Amino acid sequence: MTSPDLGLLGTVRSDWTLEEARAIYTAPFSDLLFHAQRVHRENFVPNQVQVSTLLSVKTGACPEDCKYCPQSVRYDTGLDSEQLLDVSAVVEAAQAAKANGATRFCMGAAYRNPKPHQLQKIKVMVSEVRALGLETCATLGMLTPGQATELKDAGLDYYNHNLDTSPEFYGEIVTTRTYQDRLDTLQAVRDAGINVCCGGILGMGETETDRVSLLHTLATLPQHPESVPINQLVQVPGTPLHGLPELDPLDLVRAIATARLLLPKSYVRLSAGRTDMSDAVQALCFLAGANSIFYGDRLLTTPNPGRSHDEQLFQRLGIVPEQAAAVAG
Ligand code: SAM
Ligand code: DTB
Ligand code: SF4
Repeated sequence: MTSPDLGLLGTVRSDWTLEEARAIYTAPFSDLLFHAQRVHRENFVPNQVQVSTLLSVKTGACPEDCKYCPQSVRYDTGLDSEQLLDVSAVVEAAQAAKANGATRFCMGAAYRNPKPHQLQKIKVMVSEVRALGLETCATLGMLTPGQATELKDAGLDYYNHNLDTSPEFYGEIVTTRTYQDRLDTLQAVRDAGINVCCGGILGMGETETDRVSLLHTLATLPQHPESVPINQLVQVPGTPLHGLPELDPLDLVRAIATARLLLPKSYVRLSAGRTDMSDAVQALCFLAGANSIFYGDRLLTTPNPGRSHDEQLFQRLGIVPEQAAAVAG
């Protein structure tokens, strides 16, 4: 498809070619946004955005070498490490998130992979957070199929595990694990019956082809992730990627619109990096089909716009937070 008929797009497919994905990404900007918004409206309630809140339940001292990450033990970012939090502290944060309108609570841990005793405690966190009536999400690094099943049994609704970039560029960003390791965990999560949250980061020095290839990889997984976080790199001093040229905001919007067209029924989350985006760019991202954000003052270790700013932004744009779906007991 060299000159795509964007008007034909809108069905859920897993057989996209790389050339089709590229043709969508590079289409004239207004055509791309028009059709992304059309497909968005065919699949979702317009002007409604899902709201999740993040909590770092174990911070820093991670053995992995992800070049973007302030939590890697290999880079001096001045971050204070913290052991796995007490269950009561996590439940308190989840209660506050719920009171502020979040419907999903995501617990993040700076692990390569969780050890059995750590998983035991995290399972208690998951079941107690779920008992509050919140959807639960965790991101803990690599999982075995058995660990994924344990988390499912504890009540985990979503597992976040990002592919981060294209298979071709991955080795430039992470050397302590492979792309296939990531795919294996995603399969374990899927097989356990947990919803998959999987996306990537833009602004790491990747080419346009890498961006298209990441989106193509996500859209050709055997089953589309239910949730696709698109992060803009948060540049943290001390990490190897600090000081890179800033991402062109229009490329971010293109990536979101392409995700909306390639993965029509998936939630697309405008994820990290919003403190560096103008309100106008965020508005374009919502127009392009983004329909989820992280709400609250902090992501895991870096700042997020904060509640009052986002409330004002939603009001100015006529966006309402999506109401909680019933979480079965
Ligand atoms: N350690 C686990 C892992 O890597 O899967 C879970 C936590 S890790 C912090 C979760 C995700 O955060 C990463 O996959 C990456 O996509 C995102 N992330 C980390 N640092 C980031 C940064 N500086 N900017 C944007 N996204 C970032
Ligand atoms: C995702 O895709 N983005 C979130 C969440 N999943 C875990 C994490 C963003 C982290 C940004 C850097 C930080 O705050 O440490
Ligand atoms: Fe560790 Fe995850 Fe950060 Fe990589 S992204 S260094 S695995 S916390």
